[in-house]
Amino acid sequence: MSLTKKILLGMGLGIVVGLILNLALPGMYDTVQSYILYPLGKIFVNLIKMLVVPIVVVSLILGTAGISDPKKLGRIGVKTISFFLITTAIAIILAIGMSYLFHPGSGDFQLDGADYEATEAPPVIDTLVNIIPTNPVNAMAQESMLQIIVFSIFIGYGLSRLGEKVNGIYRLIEQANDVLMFLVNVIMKFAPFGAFALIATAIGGQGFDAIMAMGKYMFVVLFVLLLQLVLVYGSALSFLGKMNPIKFFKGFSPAMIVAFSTSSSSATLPISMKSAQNNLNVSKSVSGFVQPLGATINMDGTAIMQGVATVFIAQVYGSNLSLSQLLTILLTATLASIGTAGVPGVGLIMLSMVLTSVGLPVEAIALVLGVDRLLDMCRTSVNITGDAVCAVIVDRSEGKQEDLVSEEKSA
Ligand code: DAS
Repeated sequence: MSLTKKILLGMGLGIVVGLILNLALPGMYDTVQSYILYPLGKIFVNLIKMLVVPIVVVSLILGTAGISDPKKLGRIGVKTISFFLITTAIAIILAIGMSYLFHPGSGDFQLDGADYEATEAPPVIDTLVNIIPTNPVNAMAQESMLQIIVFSIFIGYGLSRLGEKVNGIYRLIEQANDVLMFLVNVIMKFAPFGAFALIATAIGGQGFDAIMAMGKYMFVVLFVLLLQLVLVYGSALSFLGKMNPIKFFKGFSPAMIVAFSTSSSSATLPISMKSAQNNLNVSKSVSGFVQPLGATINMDGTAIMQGVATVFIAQVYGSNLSLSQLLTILLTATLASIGTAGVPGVGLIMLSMVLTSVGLPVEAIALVLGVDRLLDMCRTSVNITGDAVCAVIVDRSEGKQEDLVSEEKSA
């Protein structure tokens, strides 16, 4: 049975057990929760939290090192990075905006705000100034995510500028990343048990209201993913890519289906590139630069989930996010999508980083965990689509597309 099916099974069992405890055996809830559900759920959350800081450090160092070498970057690279950052920022703004419009977390399902004390967010200026860490080790120990991100970006920049001289460190960090990605896969094997325990806890304690809140959360994420595909990518293709969006989606649908079924941008990369080159006439050189880079650092779908989930969780806890906290979400979700590797479930781990950056409890991912696998399938399709749209636009802007096609055909 695939991991997706196992997580869905865990989620289903969690709902059934939660409803039984809530409706038929309320007297047993505390005992079952304390001795079975709490340990299972806490172990899963701790496993996720254990990897957050190392994954953020390693993936952002590698991500930054990969794009900050001006020589390697060149004109195509500047266009690509600009497109990635602009579409990711639009995605998060849409996510936050729709979350305030639909208020998924403001229903009957509310948690006691006393469960956590939101750190009183300092004014915006302080937030920006204080993201430079005075002590990177302390920043990691304190889980000061913005400071950890900034430190990682500096290290990545140094690695890229020193090149061969520090190749050993670069290789070491690459190998550390391989180990961490392996561990993500190992931890995701525990996800069915985590989903079961965390969902059963939420529903056992709150009943149908919890299911309703998760349903509203899912609706908002799926709605914003659709907006990103139709509005943002559709208009970018029409006006910048000079391509009919319907032609694009028809040509790129094989890759989107593979992304949906694998929940992995990396695994889908060969199909993504083949679809872009064969069906959308993107030149091999542009496709070979933009799509692998995008599969690593451009994840609009993931950024959308992180934007909606953070606002949803704040609403469930009755916490009004201040402007500087919203800006922090925009910054950390953008950087989280850069740091998110293209493997299943890692967007959820990076969500912990966004939650921590605005003082929300990481345990709250319990509220979105059960439906995350389904959303992962959808957002991964959006992730790779954003990369392909960028490849089409950059290719057209280079104006070589026709020549390259004629060259390739004549070759
Ligand atoms: N599944 C990841 C991907 O491959 C994204 C995520 O986990 O959010 O794009």
